[in-house]
Amino acid sequence: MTDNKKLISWVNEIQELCQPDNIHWCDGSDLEYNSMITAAVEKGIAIPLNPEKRPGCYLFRSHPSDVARVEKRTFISSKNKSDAGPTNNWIDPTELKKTMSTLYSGCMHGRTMYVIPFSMGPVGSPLSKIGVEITDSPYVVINMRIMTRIGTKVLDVLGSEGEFVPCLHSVGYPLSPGQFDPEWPCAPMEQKYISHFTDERLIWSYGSGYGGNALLGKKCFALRIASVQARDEGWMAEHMLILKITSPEGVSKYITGAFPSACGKTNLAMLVPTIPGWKVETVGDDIAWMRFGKDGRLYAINPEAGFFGVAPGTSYQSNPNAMACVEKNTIFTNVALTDDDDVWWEGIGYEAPDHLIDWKGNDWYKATSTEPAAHPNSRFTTPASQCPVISPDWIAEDGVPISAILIGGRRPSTIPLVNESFSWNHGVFLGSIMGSEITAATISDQIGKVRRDPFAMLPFMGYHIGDYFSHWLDIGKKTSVDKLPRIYNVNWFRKNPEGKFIWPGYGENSRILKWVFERIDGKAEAIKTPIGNLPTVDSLDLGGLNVSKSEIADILSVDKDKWIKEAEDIGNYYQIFEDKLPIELANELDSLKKRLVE
Ligand code: GTP
Ligand code: SPV
Ligand code: MN
Repeated sequence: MTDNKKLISWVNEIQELCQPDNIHWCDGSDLEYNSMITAAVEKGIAIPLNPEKRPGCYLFRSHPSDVARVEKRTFISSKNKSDAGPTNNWIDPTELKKTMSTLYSGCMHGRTMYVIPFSMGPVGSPLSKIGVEITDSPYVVINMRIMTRIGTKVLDVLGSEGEFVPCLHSVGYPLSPGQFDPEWPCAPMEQKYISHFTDERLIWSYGSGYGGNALLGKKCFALRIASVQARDEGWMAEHMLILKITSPEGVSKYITGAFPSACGKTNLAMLVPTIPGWKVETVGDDIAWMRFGKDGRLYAINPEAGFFGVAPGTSYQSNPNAMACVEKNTIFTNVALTDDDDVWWEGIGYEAPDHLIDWKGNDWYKATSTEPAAHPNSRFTTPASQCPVISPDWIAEDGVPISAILIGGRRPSTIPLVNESFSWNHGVFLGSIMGSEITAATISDQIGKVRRDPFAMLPFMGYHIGDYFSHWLDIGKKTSVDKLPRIYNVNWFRKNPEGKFIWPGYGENSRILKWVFERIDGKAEAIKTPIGNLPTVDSLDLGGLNVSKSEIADILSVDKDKWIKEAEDIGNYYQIFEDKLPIELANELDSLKKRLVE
């Protein structure tokens, strides 16, 4: 299989520790995938969907306690506590390894241990990185095959001396002989650990089988570990979509967007513009790795190969391209099942049938059921190559040159529809103060509350938040101003007094993309306000839009009193940075305060 000594000895070590019944090295073939699916169906953990309606599609249901990332049980275990910073949970690595080794000891009894070599980014591409995930979850293998590039071809590139990030995962449910194996084995909350030994670039995950807790190439590697590598090596690993936008004149630009979990990245990445003549294509929907090219511009690659997208709210109206992706070869998790073996979820765009099986596997009746039929964080796992608007550049070896970075979250008030930063540092300031309502993408009793989520990286930063901002500021010094992407704060989620979204969002967001595009070319107008450059109502293309001018004016207004309060709140928030608050950010806050009272 491989002659990589480091890999062989690590696999041996884990085999001894976890004591699986069997070992399976994943080759990544269709045969392997199909036989794993067949086995999952036979065991009753995968439900085949209607082959006429959804060929190659399967439904999995998780344990009701294991439905999203668990931030409270996610750890950055650097040698020095100060390296993890105030926003991360920290445990001393020696202590954490001791605790987790006890849990891992014999944890794969009665199970097969899968070894999954995977590449983040196209196999063999200069910007790609290799990981190897060891897991006892067939669900993880099946999903990793869609989300990353896996198998023998990765081992070939790794060679005998190649470097990889070891990613150990167990569902944390050993089986004694004859013991019943539940549909979705997992460990209780207090035994779950999603751990990152950042100094040695090592991931240990225990006790959860869901999404980012278990598909370790994604948040654990491509964001938390990669953010540390990026800091050390002068690049960026960000929680961003990447899109290509083409004007009616045929001019293309690439834009990234940092939005917190379940705040619209997948939707923006594949939107269908409502303005005539404009085209949007997808490069990535969740993670961007960005580096400087020889020309001094920032280039982004999408390290993933699939989309792990939020199902609820996805419809042929809101996101037809995602709906087309999930017509075949897709894994659904925690959505509802119809009587004819199709899927259904809240916001799919048509009424629920009278009867469904809900995400917990129970009968659900439209007439009487009060709970959602699909879990709010139910997801689809689907190959990016199936996206009808996937850009041919999505696998470009050197990435795509970025002209603008959008940032934003769910803010019911205060933050306008779009706001252009005055400079790179001002844009980094806007990123540092980003806030958003907490969504169902994490297990929390605070869902719906606004929290600061700088650059949408709060749960994904592998090191100290202050150093993270110094890194952003340093990036801005590495090239000339005209080559840096411009930074725009957007907010699709302003609400009216009745609690309804004012802005229709989805495809209508193309109007904002157009304004950004034209600003970069120096063609669209803006007014300077204390918080940034905002569009004049006339500079936005609002033709055919069903929103009143007064509502538009409202979401483009800057309420100074609210902003004075916001600035105070930012000042309080900045205290958590302690002595690591970059002076540039403190200065930006001072300047904002001054502009607000001018
Ligand atoms: P993660 O995969 O968790 O990182 O989420 P994401 O940022 O990719 O979010 P996604 O695009 O999946 O959207 C999450 C939810 O927000 C879905 O229910 C969408 O329907 C909804 N949503 C997305 N874009 C918009 C928008 O422009 N306006 C409104 N009102 N809702 C949106
Ligand atoms: C997110 O929460 O930002 C996701 C889903 O993209 S997960 O892979 O579970 O992290
Ligand atoms: Mn995400």
